[in-house]
Amino acid sequence: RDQNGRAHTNGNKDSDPDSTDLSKWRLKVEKGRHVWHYLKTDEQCQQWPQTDEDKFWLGIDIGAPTLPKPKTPLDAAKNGFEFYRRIQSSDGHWSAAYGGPLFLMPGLVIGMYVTQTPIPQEWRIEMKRYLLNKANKDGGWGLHTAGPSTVFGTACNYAVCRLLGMEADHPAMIRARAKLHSLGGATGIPSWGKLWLACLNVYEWEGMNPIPPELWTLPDWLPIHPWRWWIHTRMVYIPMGYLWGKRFKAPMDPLIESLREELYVEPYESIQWSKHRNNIAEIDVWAPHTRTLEALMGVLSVYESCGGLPPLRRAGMRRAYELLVMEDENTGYQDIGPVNKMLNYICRWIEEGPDSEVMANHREKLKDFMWMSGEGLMMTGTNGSQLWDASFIAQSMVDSGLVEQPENKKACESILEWLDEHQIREDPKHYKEAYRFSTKGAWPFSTKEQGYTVSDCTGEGMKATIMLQNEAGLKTRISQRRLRDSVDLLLTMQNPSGGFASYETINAPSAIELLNPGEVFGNIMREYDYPECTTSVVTSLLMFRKIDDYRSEDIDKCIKGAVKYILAAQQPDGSWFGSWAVCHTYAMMFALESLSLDEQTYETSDVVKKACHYLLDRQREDGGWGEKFDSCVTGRYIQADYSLVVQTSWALIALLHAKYPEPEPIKRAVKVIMKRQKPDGHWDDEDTVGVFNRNCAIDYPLYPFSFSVWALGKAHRFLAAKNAL
Ligand code: LAN
Repeated sequence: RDQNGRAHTNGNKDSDPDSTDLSKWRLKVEKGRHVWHYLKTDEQCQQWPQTDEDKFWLGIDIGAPTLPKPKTPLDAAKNGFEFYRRIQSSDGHWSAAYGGPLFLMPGLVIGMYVTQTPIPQEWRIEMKRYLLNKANKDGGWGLHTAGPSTVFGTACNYAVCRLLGMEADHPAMIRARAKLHSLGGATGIPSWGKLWLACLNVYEWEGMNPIPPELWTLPDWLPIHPWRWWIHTRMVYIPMGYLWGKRFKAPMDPLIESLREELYVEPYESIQWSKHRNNIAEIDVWAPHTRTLEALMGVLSVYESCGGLPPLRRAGMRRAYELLVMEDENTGYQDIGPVNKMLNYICRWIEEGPDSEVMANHREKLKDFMWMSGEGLMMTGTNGSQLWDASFIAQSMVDSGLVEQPENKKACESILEWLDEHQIREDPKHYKEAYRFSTKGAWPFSTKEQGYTVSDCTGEGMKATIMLQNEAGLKTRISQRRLRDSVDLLLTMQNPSGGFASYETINAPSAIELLNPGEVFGNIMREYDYPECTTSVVTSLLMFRKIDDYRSEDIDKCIKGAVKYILAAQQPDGSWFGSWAVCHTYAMMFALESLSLDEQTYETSDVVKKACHYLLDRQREDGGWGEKFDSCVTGRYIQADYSLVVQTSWALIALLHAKYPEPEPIKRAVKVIMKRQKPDGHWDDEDTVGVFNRNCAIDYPLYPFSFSVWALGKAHRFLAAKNAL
């Protein structure tokens, strides 16, 4: 697995062993919530035996039997489900590792350290092992596991290893330090890294651009008011503003003192901090500061150096704190994602103290972000991808007809139970006052408790429901009334362009991107229209329209608008650009599905024809497709070194949506997917195919399952109809 030449040697000098006993880990799933437990005694292990699901994710062979060699695509899909049924979670969905980003664990470990939260020994051991496994050959870490070493990744994860107990003269630490120093040391760390290091007291707040919480006291109608920003960005800058106002830092201790020496190429005391506010190492930058941003920061820095306006600062901090309290309460202390989770964690600790009930809740929900794997313990991109994966699996089961097989019925019924349990049925507890979008009728990306509407998750959840209940005829669990709630919600999410964004409508002007202070991420300041989200929404509305005539005129109008947007978003070369997975291949699957709703297919539409040829031109010699992660960063299709099962499935589904008439390319693609299937029915997770904010890779280890089964099922139908099986 180690094509990147990653270091696997540990040779730790501290007192911890190099790894825990993998046979003692158990995943407990309750109401979609994932918690990994480490059992201490053999007796406990006997009472709570390891399941196939546990073993699979720990990288232990589950000993699934060899299945009869598939003769047709449908046989292969059947074999696929035969395997994956074994690792379905007890509550009906599929749990999965949602790793990839390497800038999350620093928040966790620094957050726990500065709040003196004890870190369980098994976490400590396995987090170290994970980081050693994910270090690049040069000793550093990237922004994500597929990226080159950066200052952000290296400085933060170096500090993490040290906080977890690794000695400075450990060989991996020596290598990492050398890499960091060769990149200029931690003064050039991007702003989010500056903030984490400042909290840890190994970077000075003076070396940061201001994050005035006063922004929250501006009038709501202002086009730059933070309520209009992309939800993830504003949720991160709320606690950041509070911590900035406090200039919070951990008390000095010998380890911090030592880190101050290790992280920099010059003596800590001699660093002129204010010069480093805009100093970001070149390798880290994706979105350079604009002149507008730096000018604004210059003005704000003068405001800060004059002492600001204390009453306004106090009001801003009060407001920021109120908002983050509401976020905690709206999400059961999960928060929207792991970054604001840990920032809120520190803020709440400052205000409420370690013994408060609030902190007990916060500590409990740390566990939801920890995922144990064969390579160690990681912090995940969200508290899971539960709904997202379950809805694709459900649809692949129905579309391929596998749902009809008696041995699969129970598994499909429990997916439906899960969908029932996790549809959100109310608006958030703190709603308008917390600037939240409506949630009634939504499905979230992960769990109901996390509780955020996502446009396409609602769409996919609804499609999965209708397919299971109405098409496959499973017992109805989700009433028509509840589906109408989803429709009502989705219809409010369309933008004037006709497209759909991710969590909300677009609420800020595009110029706001000029103020992106995040450096390492692109397109984070506001919502954007996405072909992927748009398609999920309109396909779900259309499916709904077939079973109910509720608001059918509104739905028709919405679909028309969406198709208009999809056509406008096509690039001159015939492709669509994908934002949430790699890359053109992914977006084209969605865009061509949208157009097929409008009866625009290969035979009837030049636009679709052009798109099909774009894909066919990129089909590889072996019949598959493989697009590199770098396509997302550069915006151009870049061929990977080999074809990937997941992207081959996407391209295949895209061509089938477009009703591409020739069986030949379809057959060649099917062959790739079948050839890569293991004798027990599963497919390896070959590479990271998820992405966000243009620059960060994220894993979807169940995609090789859901999309392969889906593509094979669809291709089977097509080839059978053409007599070309
Ligand atoms: C996700 C994952 C899922 C993704 C899709 C549903 C696939 C997409 O179609 C809509 C956007 C969404 C929900 C999405 C948004 C950004 C997320 C939450 C992530 C990529 C997973 C991790 C990422 C989050 C922002 C990570 C934390 C980083 C920050 C920049 C705050």
